[in-house]
Amino acid sequence: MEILKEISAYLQQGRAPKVKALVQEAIDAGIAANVILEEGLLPGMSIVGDKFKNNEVFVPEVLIAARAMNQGVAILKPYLVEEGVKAKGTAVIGTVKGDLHDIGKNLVKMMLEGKGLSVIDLGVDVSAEQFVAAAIENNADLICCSALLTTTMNEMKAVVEKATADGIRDKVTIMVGGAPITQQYCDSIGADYYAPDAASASDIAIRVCAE
Ligand code: B1M
Repeated sequence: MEILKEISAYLQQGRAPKVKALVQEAIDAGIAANVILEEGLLPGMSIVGDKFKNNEVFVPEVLIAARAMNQGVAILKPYLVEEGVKAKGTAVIGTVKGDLHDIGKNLVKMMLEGKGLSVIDLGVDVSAEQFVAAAIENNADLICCSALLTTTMNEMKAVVEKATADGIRDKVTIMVGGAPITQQYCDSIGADYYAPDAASASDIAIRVCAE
């Protein structure tokens, strides 16, 4: 669809007002929110990522593209969070220590809230100590860790270890995700679940809270 290509193109240019207007236009035209996300916004961000890798664009351009992405997602939020089964439970979420990427984490948060969970967002650059302290303080059912960098993902192992050391490992479910994370990595650090995307993360969360 032409409009989805336009959304992708304007996102790559970091033109947030245009992205917002087109996302709204696409919604008004009856295109499903998940299609706008998956075939418009995400491919745009992925192209920016490839260019970033190849040194064709640099941090400032990536940042303005990320801002456009976040603003587009904000318009989609009420449409992405489906009505229906609502879980009761509390999740603590954050991007691990040393890592400032928050777009994926914000998507996961949005989907969890959409399923009725109460979500405590610790933001970015969150240490294992902070994850576990917040889980204890809020009597959380889930700790959700996001990582986008291979250099920082090992903080997830520290979260599992800290939860064990502080005696809450059997009370809290630890879910991990983010581009470099795999099921194998999840198993190797002793976390409970790996989710490849925000929708699967919310499906897992709802299952955990129903148990
Ligand atoms: Co950075 N960056 N970045 N970056 N950046 C990547 C991740 C990179 C792959 C780019 C590349 O080289 N191709 C690369 C990492 C390489 C690696 O480690 N293997 C990289 C690098 C190297 C860096 C810097 C080191 C660059 C530098 O300064 N030299 C630096 C690090 C800063 C830091 O964090 N300390 C850096 C900085 C930045 C910006 C600040 C400019 C910006 C972030 C802005 C922001 O987030 N507010 C940025 C961006 C935007 C990217 C790319 C282009 C896009 C990431 C993104 O938002 N994707 C990225 C390249 C790429 O991914 N193609 C790149 C869209 C988002 C929806 O996807 O986060 O994967 P994602 O989330 C998905 C799933 O992974 C999953 O759900 C989402 C989809 O539904 N998911 C979970 C995520 N968390 C989950 C948690 C769950 C479950 C599922 O359960 C708890």
